[in-house]
Order: sequence, then structure tokens, then C-alpha cells
Amino acid sequence: MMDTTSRIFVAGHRGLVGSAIVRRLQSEGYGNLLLAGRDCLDLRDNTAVDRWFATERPDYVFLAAAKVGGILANDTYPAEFLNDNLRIQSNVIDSAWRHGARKLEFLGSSCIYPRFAPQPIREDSLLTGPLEPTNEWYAIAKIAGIKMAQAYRKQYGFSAISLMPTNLYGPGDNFDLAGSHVLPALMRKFHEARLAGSPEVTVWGTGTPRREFLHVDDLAEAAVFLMRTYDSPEIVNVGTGSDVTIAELASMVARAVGYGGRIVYDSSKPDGTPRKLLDVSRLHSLGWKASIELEQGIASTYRWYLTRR
Ligand code: GFB
Repeated sequence: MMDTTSRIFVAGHRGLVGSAIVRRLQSEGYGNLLLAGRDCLDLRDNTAVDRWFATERPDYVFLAAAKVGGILANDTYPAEFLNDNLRIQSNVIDSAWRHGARKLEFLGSSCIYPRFAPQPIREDSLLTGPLEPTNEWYAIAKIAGIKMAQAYRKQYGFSAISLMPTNLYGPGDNFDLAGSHVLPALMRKFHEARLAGSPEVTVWGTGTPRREFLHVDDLAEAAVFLMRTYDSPEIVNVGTGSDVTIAELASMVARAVGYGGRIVYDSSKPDGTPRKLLDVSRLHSLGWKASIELEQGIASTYRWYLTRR
């Protein structure tokens, strides 16, 4: 059982998810965290990863390292989204097992599900239909990660579990407009438009797609909870259970930022999947529920954004 003295490796500790998991572990008193930045360990490098695990020998591994991005980045860099992610997760899962880790938690994504999966999306929708084309490369890599965790459990008895978070946001997010997800992009666009006194802000797509947004601190709480309590090959969705349209999100973010101008839609930009709401009944039955309301989460993320500028 993971305790406060366990050697815990958080792969990807500088990213949105990894940094939130580190904060959560520290707040719960876990003091033996192993962290390795990109500068000292390239997780795509099989030899380097194997050597690192042989030396450090973590007991528990949170696999939160990945090449991630929003709809445009996914569509622009399909080779990297597929190749980098396959390499990172194969190296980490294999080395963790090879060097005696007791348990590994793999972080996937809600984009693994078919584009037209029945909503809300249950875990058993996996591999029942074609994927959303804008992010199928990332999705295929994440599906391979799930299968690798299940294969290592089946063949070697390795205790590997997989969580599928919905769209995440929060402190530590990427605010680069070409690479980011929608929520940080809109926060930055409205913020800069307010400062510049711009009369309008352009939002990509039609505004009609629906998305579910989970604060990354909620995700981190669930990730630590499931590492402690869950041990099964079945994947677990992690979300809030409710979603909003992109137009509703835009209004919420504009309000939080104090922007009063017009919001216009650029339908030449892709909408992506029409809806992606996770069924979270498995997670609820395991004893965990999200607690950060979207409005409140946007407000606190905006406060964080202001301090980092
Ligand atoms: O967050 P997002 O990039 O990713 O876009 P996905 C969500 C929706 O917001 C799309 C719209 O309909 C976008 O067209 N949108 C509006 C914007 N304005 C903007 C903007 O300024 N920037 C961005 N980025 N979007 C991702 C996948 O899909 O979901 C990833 O690409 C990952 O692989 C992630 O799985 C969870 O929700 O469409």
C-alpha cells in the first residue's frame, strides 16, 4: 500500500497534470517524490529511461508525461503526437515493471472514445467506432497505452491501472494560442482584448460543440485516491458528469475576466468532436466525486494566470 515513505515517481511533473499530482501528494504528506525534468531524462529515450529506473527504483509511478495540446496542435503535429506518446508510455510502463515498481497509473484521455459514442460515454464504448479525425493520432497512442497496461497485468501480473480524464484546465496550463486547449486560449484572448480595449474576440468553430471541463486539482485528488484504492484492468473515466457548449464556456470566461465586448465565431476553424461527456458512474461507485464547480475553477485559474504574468 502506498504510504508517505513510498518512493513515488511522477513522470511529467512540470506539466498541468503532473504538477497538480505533485501538489496533491505533498499536501497528503508523501515526502519521497522522485522527479526528473526533461533536461535530465528524455522519456522518449529507452536506454535513458531504463537506466533511470534501474538506479531510482520507484515503488509507485504516475504516468502523466505526454505530448499534449489542443485541437490545432493535434491536427498539425500528428507524427509527434503518435510517436512521442507511444515511446514515452512504452518506455515508462516497461521499465517500471522491469525494475520492480509495485504499481503504475496511466493517464489517458476522453478522446480515446469514438466520435459518435453514445453520451454520456461509458468505459465500454472503447473501440466500438471510428475516432474523431482531429485527434485520432493522440487517441491511438493513448489506446495503445491502455492496452499495454492491460497486457502487462495479464501476462506479468503487473498492477497497472488507467484513468481517462475529460478536458482539464487549471494552474500550470498552456496559454500559447497555437498549442493550447480552449479554456486557457479563451482566458488569454479575453484578458488581452480587455487590456487592449478590443471590441470583439474571435472564438474558433461554431460555438456549438459540448465539452466537459475538470479542474486539474480535482483530477489530482482522484488520481491519488485511485492509486491507493483501485486495482483492476478496467479503465476509469474521470470527469464531472456535466458539460457546456463552447459558446456557454466563452461567456463564462468573458465574465470571469471582465470582458464586455462581442464574441464572434470563426466557423472556418474545426469544431472537433460534437460532444464528449463522460459517464462517471464507475468513479462515483468507487467513492470519488469532483468538487470544483466550473465557474469557481475558472475564477481561481484566472487569479493564477494574473500572478504568473
Ligand atoms: O480544447 P480543444 O482544443 O480540444 O477545443 P478538443 C475544444 C473546442 O473549442 C473545439 C473550440 O470545438 C474548438 O474549435 N475553440 C474555440 C477553441 N476557440 C478556441 C481556441 O481559441 N483554442 C482552442 N484550442 N479551441 C482535445 C484533443 O480536443 O481534447 C486532445 O485535441 C485532448 O487530444 C483534449 O484529448 C482533451 O476538446 O476538441
